[in-house]
Amino acid sequence: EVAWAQTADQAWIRGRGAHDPVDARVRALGPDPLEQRAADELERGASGIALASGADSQKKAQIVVGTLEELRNAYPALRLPDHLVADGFWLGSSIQQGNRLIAIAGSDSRGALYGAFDLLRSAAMHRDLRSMSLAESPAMPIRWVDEWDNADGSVERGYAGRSIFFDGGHVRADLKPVSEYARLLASVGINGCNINNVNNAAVFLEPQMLKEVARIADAMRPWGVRVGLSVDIASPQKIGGLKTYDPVDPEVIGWWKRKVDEVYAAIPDLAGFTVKADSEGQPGPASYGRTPADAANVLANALAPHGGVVLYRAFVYNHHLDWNDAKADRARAAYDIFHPLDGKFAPNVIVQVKEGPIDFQTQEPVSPLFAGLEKTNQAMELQITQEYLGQQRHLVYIAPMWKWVLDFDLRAQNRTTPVKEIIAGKTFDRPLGGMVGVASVGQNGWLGSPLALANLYAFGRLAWEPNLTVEQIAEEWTRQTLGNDPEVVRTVTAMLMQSWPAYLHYTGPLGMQTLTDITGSHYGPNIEASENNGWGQWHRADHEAVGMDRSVATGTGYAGQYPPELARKYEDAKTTPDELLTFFHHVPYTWKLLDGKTVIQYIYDSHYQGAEEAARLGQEWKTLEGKIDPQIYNEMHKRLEYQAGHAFVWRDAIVQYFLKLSGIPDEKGRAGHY
Ligand code: GCW
Repeated sequence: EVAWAQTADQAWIRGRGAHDPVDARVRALGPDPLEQRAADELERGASGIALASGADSQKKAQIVVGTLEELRNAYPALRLPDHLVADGFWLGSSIQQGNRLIAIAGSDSRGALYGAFDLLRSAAMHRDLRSMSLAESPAMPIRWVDEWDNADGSVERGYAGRSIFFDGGHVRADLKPVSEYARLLASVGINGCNINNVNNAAVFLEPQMLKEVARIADAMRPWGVRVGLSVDIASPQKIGGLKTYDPVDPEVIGWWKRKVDEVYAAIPDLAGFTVKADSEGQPGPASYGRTPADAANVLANALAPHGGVVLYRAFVYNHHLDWNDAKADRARAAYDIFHPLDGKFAPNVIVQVKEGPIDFQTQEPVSPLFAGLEKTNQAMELQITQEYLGQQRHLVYIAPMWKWVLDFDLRAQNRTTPVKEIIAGKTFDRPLGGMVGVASVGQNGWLGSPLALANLYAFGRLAWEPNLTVEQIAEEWTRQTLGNDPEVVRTVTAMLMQSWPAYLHYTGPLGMQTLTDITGSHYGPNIEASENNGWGQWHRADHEAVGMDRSVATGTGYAGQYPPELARKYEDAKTTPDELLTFFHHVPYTWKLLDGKTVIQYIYDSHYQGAEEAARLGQEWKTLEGKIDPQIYNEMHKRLEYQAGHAFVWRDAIVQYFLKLSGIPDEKGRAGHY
């Protein structure tokens, strides 16, 4: 397949300089490379910014960018804020000595760069910037993407071709795509990139590899993106030649200390380490009867003097569960393991919690662990790459699902505690926290599909400001990527907003997770693949009923991991919201949902509806022919046609399966006519 885009200009940073020329000059106040980058970016959009700020062709306009400090010195007459939060910025437009002055002040040079991108975004959206004076700061300090790239150049769960970072066991010679990627990340305020797979990580701490990784850090640094590394907890043994990797062993502690010093000698501003341990075959502290806190703290103590952090993943579970055991439950694992450790983690550890208790399914309840860690820093992990969501061959704008999680009120301590405030550190007064998006980008247009980039964009915007609406983000992305034609903006925004509900309708409804091929590709329908194995993504569909009993009274007890108000709600099938019903309860097909339908009729209806919705996406897209970039048009046209067909496959597989299993006919007579 031919790559459709290789530079950031082909993503949402495009279409600059198309306005009629106003004489606008750009000036960076300091020599810092980030400010220089900011000036370069501004240069390309200077005319548009000046126009939107009310400059006219008679007079000169000036755009200046620098730190708050530099601005204050150079323009004492400007009314600047006293203080800016780290990574934050201030934008102002005013008349100075008869000429238009547009000023960008960053808390530091990274903030200045973010301010420049924000201004460009506003201009690209034709906002009126005449009396602009606004300060912005990010909601949370950790705003990272994770890449699951292997040294050989393959990318785990990547659907956009080979790695932009690695090939054949080495860092690639050509790192242009890496700096273009960093530029994209900077444009939405992402400040960290963990570049290698959490599986197969040991080789990355080899001396030669560290030298090579330093080149990646060099490529991303001018964009304010710090590199992070996934590490293997067994490294002291695997590459260090020690007999053990027991985290409390003094030799092991010494090894990590020396290794971390070596890492920082090569990459002085490394952001930190990400760890997957005791999970899906990865070694971990459990081998020695130690806890995740023991393991995390050894790394954290070694990293602390260098300013690095540990992102320790809570994705720890046993994938050899006994399917015949009605009490066994993978969903319980993260809380069971991490909740007892609350307060035991070093200050520079952040526990990284997947948004739901299973694994990036189409819909899951929000992880109860967010409410179960009050004395621990937390980050929410989500997937930008669409592992279970159609692998970029289906259009699924995931932001509405993320937003549902971010806004979700867990009622910890019986008070209002939305997830977005917990991970921002506000709820429990934690110094660190944030969002981590698994992107797994590749050489084919970053995510392999033009519209999938809306997800990367939305991730950055939400990590910066989780109170933005996802419609607004969709509209921003569309305007910047495809232009300001109102019909284009309306159509594409609507398509994006319809896409996740549509996917949900034709795949796994009512909390059944995805119903995909979970033991293999994670793609396409395979209802039985969830059952009869140790992976624990069970739906327990039989002839009479479907769903897993996770109540405290008769089930696995998972519902009891939530704070009291929610625990009560989920305990009872009658008060469990429809969209999560079968996640919490084993209910007969004839069970009446809160929306009035029976479970089985809902399965039929939602799948017919979902397939129609998928077809409609393709039809809506066709109305844009000739109105948008033809390359993007064609790339999406073929994908949407395919998606419409594949939605029929999904629909029929699931409808027929449940028809056979339950023996209950579709009251609308659609199913079964083959
Ligand atoms: O979703 C699952 C994926 C694995 C992944 C794992 C994880 C990196 O299927 O490919 O491994 O989650 O998050 O660790």
